[in-house]
Amino acid sequence: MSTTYHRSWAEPYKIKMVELLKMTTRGQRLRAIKEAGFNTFLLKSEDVYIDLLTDSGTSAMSDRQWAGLMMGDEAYAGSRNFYRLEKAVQQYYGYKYLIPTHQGRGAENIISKILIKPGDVIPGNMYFTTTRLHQELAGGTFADIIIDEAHDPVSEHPFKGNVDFDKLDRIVKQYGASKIPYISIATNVNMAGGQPISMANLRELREYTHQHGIRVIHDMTRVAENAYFIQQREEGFKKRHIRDIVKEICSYTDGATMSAKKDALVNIGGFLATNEWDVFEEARNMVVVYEGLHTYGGLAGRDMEAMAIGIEESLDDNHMHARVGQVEYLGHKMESFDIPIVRPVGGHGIFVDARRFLPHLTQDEFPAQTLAAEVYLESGIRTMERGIVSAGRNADGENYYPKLELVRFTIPRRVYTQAHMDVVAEATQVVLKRRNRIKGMKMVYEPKYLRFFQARFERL
Ligand code: PM9
Repeated sequence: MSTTYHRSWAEPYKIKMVELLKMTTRGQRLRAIKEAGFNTFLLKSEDVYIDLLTDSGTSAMSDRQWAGLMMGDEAYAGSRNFYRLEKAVQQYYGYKYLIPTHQGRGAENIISKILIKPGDVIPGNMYFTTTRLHQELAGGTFADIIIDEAHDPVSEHPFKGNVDFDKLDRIVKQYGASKIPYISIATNVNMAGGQPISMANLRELREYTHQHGIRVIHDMTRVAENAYFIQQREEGFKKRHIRDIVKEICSYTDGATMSAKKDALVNIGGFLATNEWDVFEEARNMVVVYEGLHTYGGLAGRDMEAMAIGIEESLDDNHMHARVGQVEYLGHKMESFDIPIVRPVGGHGIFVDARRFLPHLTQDEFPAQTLAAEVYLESGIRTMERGIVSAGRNADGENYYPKLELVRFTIPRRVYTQAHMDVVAEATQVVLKRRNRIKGMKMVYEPKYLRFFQARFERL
């Protein structure tokens, strides 16, 4: 009889410096969440114990990155760090031309302004808040072409980020390729729960878009996490390294926007990359209007150095195993407590299904917003609504009613320990036990753009 041994993974780093956390009482938290209009974005960070609001700009940089900050060349033009970043983008992602931006939405603004004309349609594998807004501000309309399974929190489809070619083809036939400046493809689809697109789907998309003469613009904010899932789940990739898989993904696209605050392990930064000289020329000119000169795009030289190092670190197989491993650990713990979560567990966080958690609330009573506020009140843990509030309104002012009504427990990279994950799951379980007594909310202040950031609520 053979014996099989279970081998645990561990973080491929050790801790050199710590940041102390503040513990609060329930009374303090009640005051804080009321003052914040029951919106976790409006809480002061010092009133938060474990901060799972986002993985954006909240990761821990390595000692190599911190050392890189000291190598900042803060010249206005032609900083050494720009050329180092440009080389990293070319080497690891394979794109030819680079425009740095202060963060992802800076790049979205520029590419939308350059490529979209009023009346255009931009098909994409599920909307993202800032991405769709920039498309709309440029006069375009977003069209969802993700497979139906992505909208179903219990579907076990391994690649919920895949494009549904029937949906895409209908749009191409209806509007014609000339009305479609590009297809917007996210690697690891945030709003679906951090779900990947498969390499097979990307290859098919490349073939289809070549036939129809349509560009693919890649939102590569979490491309390394997507590559990890391809490595783990897709036939033929087990022995391929994350860095090779990432490069192949990028090779099927014509350009990219990147929020480097996620995968690339920096606290600020992003870029636009393209393989097209004409697009680059226009972007290089436009960036000076909105961000800064084309060799810094709103960043300090030191930020670009940290990003170049972070890109390299993000593509390490052991790093990615530990990163997604920690998310999976929290997911399994929550499932063992019967907390309803989006399946399969995604790359950057656990998405709790607020519809099943609070089945007595209608979507107009903001179940996910309510649950995020309750989790904070219970424990000081900060999460984020990803449901009807995030979805916003269409051009006619009507609310979008997304099928997914989720609370995102987002895990910053290299920041928290498994013990923190235990505390998070246990606190959520306590909220689950008293869920029948939880009432919904009404919105009492709604800003015009990206309302989820600044909206205010009151309890019903
Ligand atoms: N994502 C997030 O927390 C931060 C802002 S929204 C709360 O998930 C994708 C897929 C993102 C993203 C930001 C951006 C915009 C583009 N695409 O925040 O401008 O997840 O750097 O990037 C956030 P910036």
